[in-house]
Amino acid sequence: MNKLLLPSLLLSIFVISSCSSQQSNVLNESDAEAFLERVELEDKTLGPIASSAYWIGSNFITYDSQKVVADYSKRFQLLALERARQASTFDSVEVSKENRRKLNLIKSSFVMPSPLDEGLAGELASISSELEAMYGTGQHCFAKNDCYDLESFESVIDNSRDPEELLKAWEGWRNIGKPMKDMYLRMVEIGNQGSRDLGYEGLTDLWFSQYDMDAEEFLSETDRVWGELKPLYDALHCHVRNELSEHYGEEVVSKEGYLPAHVLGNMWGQSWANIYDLVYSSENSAEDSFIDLTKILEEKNINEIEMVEMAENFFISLGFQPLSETFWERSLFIKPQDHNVVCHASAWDLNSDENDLRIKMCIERNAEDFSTIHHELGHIFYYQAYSHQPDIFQGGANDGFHEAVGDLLTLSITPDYYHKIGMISEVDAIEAKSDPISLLMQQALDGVVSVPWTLMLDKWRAGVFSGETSKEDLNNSWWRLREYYQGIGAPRERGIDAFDPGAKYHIPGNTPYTRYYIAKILQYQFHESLCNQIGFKGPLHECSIYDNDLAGEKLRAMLALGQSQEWQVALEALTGTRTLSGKSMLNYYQPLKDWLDTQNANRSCGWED
Ligand code: X8Z
Ligand code: ZN
Repeated sequence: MNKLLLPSLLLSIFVISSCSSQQSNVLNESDAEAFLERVELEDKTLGPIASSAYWIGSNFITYDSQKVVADYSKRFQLLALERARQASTFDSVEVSKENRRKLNLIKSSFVMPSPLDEGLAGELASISSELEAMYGTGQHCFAKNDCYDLESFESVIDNSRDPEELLKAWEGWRNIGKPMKDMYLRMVEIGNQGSRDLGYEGLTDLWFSQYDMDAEEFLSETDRVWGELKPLYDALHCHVRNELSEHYGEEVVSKEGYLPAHVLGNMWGQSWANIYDLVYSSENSAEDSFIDLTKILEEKNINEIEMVEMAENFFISLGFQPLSETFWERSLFIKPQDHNVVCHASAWDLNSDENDLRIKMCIERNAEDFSTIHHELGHIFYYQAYSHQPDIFQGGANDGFHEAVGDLLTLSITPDYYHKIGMISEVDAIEAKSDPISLLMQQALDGVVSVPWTLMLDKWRAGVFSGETSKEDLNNSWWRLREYYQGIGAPRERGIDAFDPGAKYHIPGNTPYTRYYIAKILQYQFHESLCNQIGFKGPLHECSIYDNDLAGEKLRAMLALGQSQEWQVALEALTGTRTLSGKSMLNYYQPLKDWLDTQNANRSCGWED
């Protein structure tokens, strides 16, 4: 939740009236400064109240809370549009670089803009809140009293090895997408109109113009990096397909075609970490060297709050300030039993002046959620690091940076780190380190697997936004892209009414997804560079920045910039380079890539596009 998206009601009206009372039409830099000051004040005054309304809407999904959320969204949308209109009146005024950046941010910080029209803004706000609520309350009943929500479907997908049961759960959850289709298309229609009114070609142009370069140039940058990483993904895909085929048989997983989406240990096939045991077994040790964190959490009886404290301690070891008391009091850590919440994990900056920062997450005591907690705290410590910046600059260098902070730390969760914090014995740490392929495989099943997924998702949206994808082709185009980029296919033909994208939070939730792609790339660039700077010698997967003052200092310095500078400046401050590159990820996984190439030597790899 970014406070920039929440301009306030009263002061925007003040802005409008004060501008219209101007006697002269010639604007100058001090007018721009006065405008920016009012916007700043406006954010401080009513932003926190709006955030509270959204917080309630996501923590208590009811008819009334959604009405309040839709009403706030409508009013703030209109006010943000009015602000953007006013900011553009300074287009030809000579202003400082800093003020120009602020004005540009006011003009472009939209995800789903409506036209400046009360009716359309209201319609868009209602659709958006309804879609999010449909996802948050989504469940499917196979019969009376045989109902599943996402978490119960996920517990099947994450753990079962019965293909029939997996298929039932996989198809079951996707029923929640079907009723979203028409609403989604109407939302896109309004959003495109709003984007054009703001001077963009449409939603895709708006979304990809937010990276300090032309949209087209940025898109080609993302493709360039994919070109670097594809051989690594292909090698992993080939090996996993072979092992799954050995386990399930050719009828379930063919050795030639796409990987069927239901047997990958994750509802969306976006991380395959849960099928690690099916794809790798240690060759050089009798005891499996795998660190089973889920089992350790259980054995040590570590609860949800303690998991968050462990992640907080990692940040504290880097010199960050401990989390505030209100974080602990006001966050949601455990899924409530008596009301509906949006369980998808998120971090909130409700009022950074008062350090009112929170996470909302239905934590389960497993390895995946331990990682997600680090991810969420990454957002929180970023908010904290840039809280001294003017409100307009309180954001990530770009949205990918925001997603990368916590993920960076997860690369430092090494066997030695586990030993240092008392989770495993020294003997177990030595045992785990003795098999680097095991460690790298665990990381790759998450990190490498997510690369084409995080790239394809917005490619699907781009097709829908531009109208190239017809209504009839919405679901098929989703699967064509999944096949093309990920080599993953639907386990069975999808029905004519299916709308599978709707079963992934970020589609009804309208969260741009390329940010996670950028984060995946940056995470390894940050890691490699920090490890070099702290003088680490050895394989990158053994490097941990835990408790390292220099690494902490470098990281905090970059985060403190917020979005006051172009993202390339922030990247350069930490790594010395200004460009995205897949090289760091390739370096990290080089030993695994060599191993995979040997395994795959006599296999037929790839899939037909
Ligand atoms: O949505 C998230 C975070 C919240 S920003 C939990 N992630 C993406 C996802 O779950 O699909 C993190 C990884 C990718
Ligand atoms: Zn995130």
